[in-house]
Amino acid sequence: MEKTLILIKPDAVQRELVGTVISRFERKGFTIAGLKMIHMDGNLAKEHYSHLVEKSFYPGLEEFMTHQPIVAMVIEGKDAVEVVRKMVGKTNAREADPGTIRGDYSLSVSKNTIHASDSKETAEKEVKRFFKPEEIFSYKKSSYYYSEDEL
Ligand code: IDP
Ligand code: MG
Repeated sequence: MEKTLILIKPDAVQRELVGTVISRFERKGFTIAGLKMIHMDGNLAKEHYSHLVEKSFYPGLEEFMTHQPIVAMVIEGKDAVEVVRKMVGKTNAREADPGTIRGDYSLSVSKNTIHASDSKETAEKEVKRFFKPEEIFSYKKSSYYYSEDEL
């Protein structure tokens, strides 16, 4: 089943939204395949945000993402990457639709609560970037999440 990487950002940790964010994915029916609190250092930030290092806001983004712990999570489900991106909402949380995680919990472009992988290719790389194979778990859940022809 498809996996994607979620990072619960320092603003959400600071604002006690960790449980709320995890709960959104659990309630949707996704399986938590990996979960841990980590410290993102400068090297990891530069690798993770390599598409943004040249931007003028990058130093502030790195400072934000590295100054406090974050929560990293691998979630799993059918079409997980696309479904999760829809649940997360637009990057600029002020433009994110109500009902999305950013739309419901943030007002910021940078302090926007959550990271989620943006494509299947990115998700594969990002899961490996943050999780060792032995930190990812596979377990059976009840059969109420999908019909037989979706599996
Ligand atoms: P995404 O998180 O929706 O995939 P990206 O363009 O990949 O958006 O940007 C990664 C992160 O960089 C954003 O979530 C946000 O924290 C930060 N960021 C993106 N654009 C800006 C900006 O214009 N100003 C400040 N921070 C930004
Ligand atoms: Mg992105």
